[in-house]
Amino acid sequence: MKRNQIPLFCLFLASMNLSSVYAETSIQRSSGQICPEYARLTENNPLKAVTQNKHLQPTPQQVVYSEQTIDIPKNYQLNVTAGSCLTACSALNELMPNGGEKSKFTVLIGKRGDKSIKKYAKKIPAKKEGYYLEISEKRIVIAGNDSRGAYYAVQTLAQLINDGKIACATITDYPDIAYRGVVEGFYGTPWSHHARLRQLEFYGRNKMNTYIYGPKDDPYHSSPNWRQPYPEKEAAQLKELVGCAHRNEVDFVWAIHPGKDIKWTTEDRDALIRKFEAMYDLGIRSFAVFFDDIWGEGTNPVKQAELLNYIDNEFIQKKKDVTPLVMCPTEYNKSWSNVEGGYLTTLGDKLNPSIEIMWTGDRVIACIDRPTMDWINPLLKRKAYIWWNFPVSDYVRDHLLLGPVYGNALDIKDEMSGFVSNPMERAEASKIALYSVADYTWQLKTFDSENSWKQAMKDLLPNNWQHLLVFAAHSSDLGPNGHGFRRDESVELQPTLKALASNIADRQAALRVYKECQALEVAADILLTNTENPDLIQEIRPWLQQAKLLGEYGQCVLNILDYLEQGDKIDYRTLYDRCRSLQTQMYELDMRENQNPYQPGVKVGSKVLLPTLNQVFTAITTQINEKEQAGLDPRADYSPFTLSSDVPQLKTQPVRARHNEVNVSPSNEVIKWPANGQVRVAIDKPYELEYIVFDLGTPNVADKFCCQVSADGINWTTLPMTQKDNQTQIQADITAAGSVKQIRFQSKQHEEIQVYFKKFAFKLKK
Ligand code: LOG
Repeated sequence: MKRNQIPLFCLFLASMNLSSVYAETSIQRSSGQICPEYARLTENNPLKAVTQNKHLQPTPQQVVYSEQTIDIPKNYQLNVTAGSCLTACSALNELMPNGGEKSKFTVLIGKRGDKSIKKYAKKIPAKKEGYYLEISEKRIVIAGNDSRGAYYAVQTLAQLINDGKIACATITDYPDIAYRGVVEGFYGTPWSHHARLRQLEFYGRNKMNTYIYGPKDDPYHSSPNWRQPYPEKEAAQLKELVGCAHRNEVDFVWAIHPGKDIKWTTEDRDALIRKFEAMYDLGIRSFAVFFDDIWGEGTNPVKQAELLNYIDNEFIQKKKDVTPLVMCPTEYNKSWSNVEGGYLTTLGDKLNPSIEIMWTGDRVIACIDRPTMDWINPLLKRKAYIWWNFPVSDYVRDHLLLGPVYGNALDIKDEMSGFVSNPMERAEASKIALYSVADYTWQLKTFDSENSWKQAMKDLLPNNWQHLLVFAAHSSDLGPNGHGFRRDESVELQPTLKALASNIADRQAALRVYKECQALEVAADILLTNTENPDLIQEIRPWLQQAKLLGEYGQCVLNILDYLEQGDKIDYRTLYDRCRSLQTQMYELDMRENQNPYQPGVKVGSKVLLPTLNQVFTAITTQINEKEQAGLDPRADYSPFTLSSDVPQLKTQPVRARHNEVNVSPSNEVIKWPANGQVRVAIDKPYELEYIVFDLGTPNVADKFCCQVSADGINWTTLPMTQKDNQTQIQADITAAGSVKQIRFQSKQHEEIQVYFKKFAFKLKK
């Protein structure tokens, strides 16, 4: 029997050679080019054996390795100008503590202008945060263009250490983008204090210099409490974070989000300044004002500009030790901008030139390219400061976004002033993407998405990164969502899955998919009890459990395919029952874990792997039914609800049922609801209803909308709606509804109306 004819049931032993499984998992897709120069310098290098495990991150601008290594000096003469480069010195001291005994080996450390490194001044790149690092048999030179540059040189030095030895090299390095880092700007549970401390350390290590604090659900950042000072405990924690940011050379930017209820009065202006003063007293030296996701009075660009210029003139500039003010506009992406309306032009014209303006791209969630920048920069009359909405998952909370960072142009370093990434509520898991954001923003042209992704895994889980890679490869897409943003998933396996889906008798394809499902199950098992990074495992545990079930399910589905060759010699009934059980277990996990009110549940492999396995399951069960009259239910995945809408922002909102309640996925931001726009949900068979509710986040709007139901899609019954005073929930009176196959919710207005979309739910009678 040829190997590919072995019944898949028996393949478990045959394919225990896992290294081959992982070799196949290495992904070749490349969206970046290695800079030829750098490749030449690092390729055929005899030292590669020493340094190959030490990937330099972020990729330096220029590295020349000599062929030597030196032992980490235990004693050395430290040459430093007193009081200079304190963060670099303390990082150095941690890295190679000085025994203090007499030694000929010297370590020179300093920033441009310091006496200690005077001899090397010409070698330091004249770039902000740049550095020159030289490691030779006699000395180590750590020469920063500024003290942050010196600190970054020590980070690079740390990466050149392997097994007690330092690789000798000369490195000239500096960042492409001035502000690089993270904006904690998502909806949902803000990061914990512990998670933030870990993040700041991670940013320092990866040479990211910016952390913007702006979690939407911190009531002291946004309404209702933006005017109030933080309570004692929170204030103390913020103070500790600022200290930690300082030690890691990260600017802690504290952002305020006052636009939901701000009045353009001197009282509110003074309240804002008072809040900034209180934050200044906690040690904060960088500030931002966000006007995103608001409507009404707060969106007025003239008033916004007046307020911001006042803050800039009277607070930021007067303090002398505060970095430039950052603002996020209300029209923060092209698809929401109305150029004729003049919002962006007003900001561009009126805002003090030193104020940074954020921009998410052509859409809320978008990758950034040259046309993006060419469109926005002239309007803003400055380089936009990019707020990249990835890997944020606050609109797809049932998915983990663990895939590679790709899609941003590599030739736009001179077009943007900053680039910060908005992450997931899961801090540690976000580091997969953030690691690559650090790499990308430091040097765009050499950014290699796949390689950076793998290096991130190694950084997070040095001893089990291959398993994390297998898991992440199937946990990267977002599923259908209102923003229409999707990511590649199961990339390596895709052609094979396609082949299998089109021909379930393709044994080669079945074997390959089988092995991957096995690798996924193994990966999940090993990660579930991994202790290298407990924070990470804790965050992703439900998804690992789902991945384990998915891996088992895949193997079981493929085992049924043995029926094609062996007919009823195989116990297809037991295999079928087990598949059903695994489907149920996956469903139950989805209903049990991560039950947030927005997108509850736990999805893994939802873009191609699971749908293909379901397709194969249906195909093979159908065949068995035909041949054996087995009467098996061939359906694997099936939703009886379909949404349609002419409201652009709601067109692709998913609908999901939980117990008998059906919910259209709510949206975080303001919806521009066009004249007479509607959202409609169709059910595949008629049901009686228990209730229908809506919530537009706004009181007194019920009379602007109407709710109708229909049993045939032709004749519609209008249901009366009620909304209690000052409440946002709208209740439809279902007395006259009868049996219903369609429900629609429509604006009665003849012009656009702006509302939130917090709920559209109904319950079916059993
Ligand atoms: C919010 C942000 C949210 C993100 C993704 C900006 C400027 N604002 O639609 O808080 O995390 O999108 O949902 C946003 O992106 N609104």
